Amino acid sequence: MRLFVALDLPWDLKLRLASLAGGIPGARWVPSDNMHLTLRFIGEKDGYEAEEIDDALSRLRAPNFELSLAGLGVFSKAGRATALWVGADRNPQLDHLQAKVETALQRIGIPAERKRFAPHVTLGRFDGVPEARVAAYLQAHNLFRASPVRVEHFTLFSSHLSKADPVYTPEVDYELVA
Ligand code: 3AM
Repeated sequence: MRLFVALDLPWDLKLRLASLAGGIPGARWVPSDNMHLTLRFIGEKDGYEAEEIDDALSRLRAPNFELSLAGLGVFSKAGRATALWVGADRNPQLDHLQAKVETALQRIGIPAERKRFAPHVTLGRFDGVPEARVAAYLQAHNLFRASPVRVEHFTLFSSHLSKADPVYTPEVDYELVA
């Protein structure tokens, strides 16, 4: 199983994010069903390891919180944009949850994530789209802000890759405390 830990998003927020799709020719837009905020990519694990991960995550205690998605940006490689994302307002409770997930996974032997946590929801992926179109898109949408949502659980997802869009399946939800 290919696994990752993420915040699932309420359907109305996904629809609002999906309304941002379009306007960059050649972009591969993420279907609204697939939108999420990754806390930790885990990767391929067998059934026994998946159970250990579930056990570790189910012991984690962290408070629920309000999440505000706002602002757009791109990830780039070698000066070319590769992914478009919506960011999140600075949020110590989100950082706290992500750090707890990271610690819980390291405790059961999963190697530390080297990349700094940069909370985002990926909207689209690019492969050689014109940089000027990306820049114009960012300029047109840079004031984007979604209504805040209450985050009351986080989720262990499995991911099945295919030639088309990957299929993400929520396997287990873990409640955050009030
Ligand atoms: O949440 P985003 O869209 O940034 O790109 C994948 C997606 O990221 C990322 O994990 C999220 C859920 O699939 N991902 C896929 N393979 C990865 C890998 N080998 C990876 N992240 C890190 N290392």
